[in-house]
Amino acid sequence: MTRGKFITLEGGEGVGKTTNLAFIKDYLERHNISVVVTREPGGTALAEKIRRLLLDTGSEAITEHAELLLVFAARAQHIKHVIEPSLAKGAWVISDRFTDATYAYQGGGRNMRISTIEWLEHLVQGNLKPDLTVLLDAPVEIGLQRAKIRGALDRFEAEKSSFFEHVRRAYLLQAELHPERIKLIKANCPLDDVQRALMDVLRPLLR
Ligand code: T5A
Repeated sequence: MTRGKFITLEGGEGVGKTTNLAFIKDYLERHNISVVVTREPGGTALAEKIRRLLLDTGSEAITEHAELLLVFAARAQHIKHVIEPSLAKGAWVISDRFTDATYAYQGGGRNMRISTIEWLEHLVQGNLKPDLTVLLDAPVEIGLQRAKIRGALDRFEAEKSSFFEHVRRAYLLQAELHPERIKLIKANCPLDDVQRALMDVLRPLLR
């Protein structure tokens, strides 16, 4: 059985990850590929519980270390119970966010040490890396406006815009560091244009 491909979708708040994930799924299924769609934090029952803890605006402040460890605890469950078994069965896994989000939000946004994130990445993931990461990039205000229209803000969305500027910069740095894996697509343009660019980056994987 040929192992499936692992695709991740990244970007700041409201850049259109969820919208375009559905497009990628359809596109791959039209090419007779079996697709598993998932997300982080989340993807398993326990990881979804951890997601609720992370996004909840409840009374007890979450320390930066607790946040980082919760993100990787959820990821460990997700890899073991969803990502690895699906790839082994030949399905392609598309995840709405993965570890680049940790470099962006905890590394960039919270200014946590990159070496700590790298250590946890190695511990939890071993050699697992996405085959392709699509980074949707848009000015912070555009994404936040889109997220606000949707309703009540979660714990991350309630951060100051300077936090999201750091997140965006860290994402762009990740793309510069890993140009072979991370493909940058401008997301502040009509959806049709975004989706044309998406097909261009997906096509080489189909060969
Ligand atoms: N997190 C996550 C960490 O801190 N560390 C980690 O390691 C991980 C994995 C998860 C939060 O967890 C944090 C980061 C996050 O804050 P989330 O739900 O994945 O939260 O992230 P959000 O960014 O909040 O997801 P959203 O659903 O808000 O944004 P999306 O998915 O990027 O945007 P989407 O597709 O819902 O689109 C938003 C709106 O914009 C419209 C859509 O129709 C929709 O209404 N839209 C467009 N409109 C015009 N033109 C376009 N091109 C458009 N594209 C989309």
